Amino acid sequence: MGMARLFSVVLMLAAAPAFAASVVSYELQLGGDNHAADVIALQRPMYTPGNPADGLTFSKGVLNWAASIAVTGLHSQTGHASDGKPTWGVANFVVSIELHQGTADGPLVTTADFYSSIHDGGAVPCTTCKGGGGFCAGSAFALSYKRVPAWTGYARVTEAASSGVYYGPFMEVCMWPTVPAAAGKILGTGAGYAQWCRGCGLGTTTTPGIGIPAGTPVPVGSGTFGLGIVPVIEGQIDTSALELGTYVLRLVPGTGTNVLRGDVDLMTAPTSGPQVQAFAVAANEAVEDTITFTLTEADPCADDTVAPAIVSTLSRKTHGTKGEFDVDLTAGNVVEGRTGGLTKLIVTFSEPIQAAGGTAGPDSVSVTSGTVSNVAINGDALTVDLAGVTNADRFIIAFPGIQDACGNAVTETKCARVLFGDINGDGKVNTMDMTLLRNNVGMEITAANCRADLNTSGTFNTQDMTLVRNNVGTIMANPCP
Ligand SMILES: [Ca+2]
Ligand SMILES: [Ca+2]
Ligand SMILES: [Ca+2]
Repeated sequence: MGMARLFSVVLMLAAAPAFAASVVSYELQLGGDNHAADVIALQRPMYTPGNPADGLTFSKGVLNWAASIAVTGLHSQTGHASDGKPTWGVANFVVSIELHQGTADGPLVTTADFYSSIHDGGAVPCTTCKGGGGFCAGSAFALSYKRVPAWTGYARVTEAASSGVYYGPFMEVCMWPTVPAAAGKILGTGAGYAQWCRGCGLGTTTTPGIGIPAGTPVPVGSGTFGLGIVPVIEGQIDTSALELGTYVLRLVPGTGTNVLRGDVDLMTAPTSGPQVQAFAVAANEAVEDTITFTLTEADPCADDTVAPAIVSTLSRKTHGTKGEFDVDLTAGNVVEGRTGGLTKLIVTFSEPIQAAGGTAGPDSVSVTSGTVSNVAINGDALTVDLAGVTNADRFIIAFPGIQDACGNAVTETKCARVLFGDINGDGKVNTMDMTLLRNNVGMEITAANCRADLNTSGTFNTQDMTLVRNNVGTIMANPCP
């Protein structure tokens, strides 16, 4: 839209130049990723682009915004030495970022929290910054660019090209506000050259300004060209406190946007005196951009990629009229020695569970022996009824059809051992088990001694003793992995 408007202006003005005057324009995008953690770790990842389209939907939470910058046209200034000459990119830019409700002219949103996951901090220690640390520069945005398509990293506009590594144009940055940003907007922020320093360039040359498409003819005195490929300014908005609905993010250019003069040869120009400072001229036009989006309820599963973990496993049996008693299988290699082996398991997970497909059934789990007759879910607990589990062997149950509310399937398995008659759980049936049982004859059954009631009658007597004696010599085949 900026260019179309420009051409109509050119046609109407008698004194207009016979070329397109310089325009600095921006394109906002939403939903990108600055890979803040990697940037803070100095890994230099590329900014993953967002989408410049209007009308996209985002759920409440962190909204990544970014804007690329582009310079087109020739400088137009009648009577000036640079009139009709190319621009070498943006020498400095000043913008405000505003969030409005409904339309671009709607109410300014005062409950939006602008911040930078890379740059926040100002005077406070990095570790307490909202973004978790990094280059504490006290701004609610960060600046970056990509130098050439073939270059694998991306840099900060503040970095010096003379480092020979990151090739930044070495702009100075005026950042306002410090954290937290003023409600609803980032005002009058930007970056620019305080001086276009030849000594700051690639060795002896000068790095051009930003916003120039790759492949642009190389200006006199500069090295490889092309600094307009990825967003130059990016940040985050915490939208958690906002009402649902439609919003418009506006990037409003401020006054003072300059372009680098294409008529100045900094390689041969004086290194001191007025010429050195006359490297920039006011851009003929700076065009605002807007992007409209809709805010919806936060997705409770946006951050949940963690499968439910097994917290505890119990083997439950009913002992006559004395009620239910559990053998706790939570620790590894625990033996169930009572009659029938494993017949009812209660597995508790770290979070509420549900069945994939909605209804839990025998297919929700898989077992290495026996058959599953019923599977029931109650909150974070899963009850599995089974029969026919192989004696004197390990038993493993998996939960392929059990997941959390966000669809993360259980990946853990549970192993227990089954050995009828093994009261002390050492994987062997022998006289030690007989001694343990004899010590409990006549005692009341409790959770502590329930393993000795082998036939689950509710009492300890000669029937249990016979069962042990008949199994003396049985040994567990396989331990749990
Ligand atoms: Ca989870
Ligand atoms: Ca034993
Ligand atoms: Ca008994």
